[in-house]
This record gives sequence, C-alpha cells and structure tokens, in this order.
Amino acid sequence: MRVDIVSIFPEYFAPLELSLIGKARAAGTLRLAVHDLRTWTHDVHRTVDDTPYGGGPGMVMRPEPWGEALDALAPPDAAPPRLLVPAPTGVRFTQAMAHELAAESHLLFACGRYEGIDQRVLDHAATRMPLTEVSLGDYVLFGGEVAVLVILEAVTRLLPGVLGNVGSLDEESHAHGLLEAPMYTKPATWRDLAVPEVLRSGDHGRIARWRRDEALTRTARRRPDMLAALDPESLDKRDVAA
Ligand code: 6GU
Repeated sequence: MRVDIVSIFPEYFAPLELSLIGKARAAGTLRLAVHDLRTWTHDVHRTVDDTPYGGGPGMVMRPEPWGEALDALAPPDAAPPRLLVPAPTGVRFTQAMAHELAAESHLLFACGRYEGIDQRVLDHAATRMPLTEVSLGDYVLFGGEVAVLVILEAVTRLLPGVLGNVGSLDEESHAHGLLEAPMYTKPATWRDLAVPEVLRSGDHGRIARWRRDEALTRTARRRPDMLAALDPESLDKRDVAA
C-alpha cells in the first residue's frame, strides 16, 4: 500500500519509523511519504492560512497550496488515490472503515489545522478522486496529524504479513461486535490474586463459554450501544440466559 501525508508539521510523523509500522515500511508492505504543505507555497513567509470570509475566530487554510499539493500527489492522468481528510466534522472512523482502507492501494491524507481547509479544495478534489472526511470521535484536536497516526496504525496492522499472529485479528475487540474478555498470564497467583480457575482447567469448551460470557457482560456494562447493535441471530440460548 502507498500512503502520502500532507501536513504543515511533518515532524508529527516521526513515530511511523517505530515498531511494526516501521517494520512494514522497511519490508515494503507500506510505502509511506510525508510532505510539508509549505513546499507548495511561493511567498517569502510560506503562508498557508488567512482569516475566514464572513468573520469569526481563527484562521482557515488557503486553497492555493492545497490545490498544488493535491495536483502533485494525485495527478489527473494517474489512478486516483482515496483522499482522507481528518476533521471533527467527518464520519466516524471505525474498525469496519479500517478494513475498507486496508483494501485500498493508495491513501492520501490531507491534514488541516486551525479552523480547517477552504471548502473549495475539498469540492474540487471530490471531482477527481473519492474523498472521505473522517473523525475519531466527539472531541476536538488541534489538527488532523494525531488522527492520521491513529488511522494508519489501525489500517497497517490489517495489511497482509504485518501481524505475526493473524489469529489475533479474529479474536480482538470489535471483531465480532463485542469487547474482548480479560486476559491473564503467568504467574498463576500474584499479590494473592489468582487467575480464574477455568482458564487453567484445560477444558477448551468451558474456556470458550467463560470468555464469551465475560465479553457479553463487559460489553453490556461498558458499551450498551454495541450490545444493542448485535444481530440477535448471533446470540445463542446460553448467551440470552447470561
Ligand atoms: Cl480527525 N481531527 C480533529 N482536528 N479533531 C478531531 C478529529 C479529527 N477527530 C476527533 N476530533
């Protein structure tokens, strides 16, 4: 997968050298480039923002540098990338969207700052390439950079060959619409706290039942919205009893 990121703070993306994302880059699974928006400015001050038409606080990103950046990274004569614009006004980012993005061959992230990017940039880009404005949740960040780190981490771990144990993708929270059950490792007793007996029983049927019950209880307490959204067909008789 190819990924381009445009931002006025390229330094935000230094952590993408680390850990499994860094490995995916070294292996060529992820071809990632970070671009400074100011590359596409032409005045001595390398201006990227200005005051909003209609008044109000803050600054808006001017369209000219963004237009040139998108022309350079998504030339009209080449296969268009999927353009993602992180913003609190976007559609909610979910695990389902992470799977959708992991199937794309080229993602282009445009990181806005201040009060956002002039709307004409997005309207014009949308005539050339698929565009999604995406939000992490109901709170406001300074800009899209941290959101891109989050989205890229969620997407990269779904790329073939990035995770050592593919089974962990199947069992994890959100894979089946439920939160994951609690996990334990050695020692069997720590500070007088014992690992639940069932997990040490070796009885795989009982263990699966226990984990499912814990997942259901956790989801009911913490995320009643997720429980309500479950397909009733996916519940069995013993789930309903619990
Ligand atoms: Cl993607 N961007 C900004 N600036 N704030 C946010 C967000 C994104 N998601 C939640 N808040």
